Amino acid sequence: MLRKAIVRPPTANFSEGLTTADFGPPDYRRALAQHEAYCAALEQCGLTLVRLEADPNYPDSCFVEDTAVMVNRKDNAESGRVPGVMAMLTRPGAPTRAGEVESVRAVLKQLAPEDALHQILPPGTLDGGDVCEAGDHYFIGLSARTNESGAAQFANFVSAHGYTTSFVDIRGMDSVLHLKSGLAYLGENRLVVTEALAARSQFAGFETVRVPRTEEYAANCLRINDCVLLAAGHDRFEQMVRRFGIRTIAIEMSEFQKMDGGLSCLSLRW
Ligand code: CIR
Repeated sequence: MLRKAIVRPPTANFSEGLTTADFGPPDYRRALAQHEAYCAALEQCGLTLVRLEADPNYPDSCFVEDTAVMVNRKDNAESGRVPGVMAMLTRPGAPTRAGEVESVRAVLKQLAPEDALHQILPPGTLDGGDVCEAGDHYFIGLSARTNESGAAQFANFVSAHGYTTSFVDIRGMDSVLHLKSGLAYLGENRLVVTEALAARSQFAGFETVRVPRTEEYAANCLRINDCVLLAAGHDRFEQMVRRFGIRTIAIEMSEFQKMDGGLSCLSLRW
């Protein structure tokens, strides 16, 4: 059960962020409205939001997911620890985004005990968008942003807490900035994958739900409790999700798509 999420609205200079997309500059006002609808959808799914202030020093900072990965602590009777959540603060692979982590660390410090906060160390880099949790397993993308050291540090961390891991190398794949641009966990052992990723051996053991080729952007969807948030305008994929008996909420994402961002990037959930 997810209960909380950190979100941060786009800044007026959002268009100065990083992008490889060729859809033109985002419209700030529209981005703000889309972000507000996104926040409302998270609340509708039962989450309480921790809202950070927009930070013009970091035009990509609305994509808070990349700055930390929340990991559920499993109940472990031997250690006597209660279940709770830990955070792995990242070292984002893009130098212009490195400083985004500090304000997220500051807010997590207030929400979690000090010993629950961990940090990817140099020479490792890791973006949260490259980490896909699937029940007791973590898929970790090796990408232009996440290097082998960062991926190994994260894998070691979660392995020590009872999770299994596998690496998925997406380096050189044009259309996939982060692993979760092409992969999502729907729950009930189901993975949403793009055609380009579907055949990877790491996904054996899961039921794969292939996103129609014309709707690839929808692969970055988000299961929140009993609901799946997905990008509006991907009707075939939305029907596929509904056939599993899962409620869907479609959200306009055009302005974030222009900046290579998807639904998952806009929040940090636990
Ligand atoms: C970037 O290039 O870092 C941002 N413009 C987009 C980040 C998207 N984040 C994500 O997929 N987790």
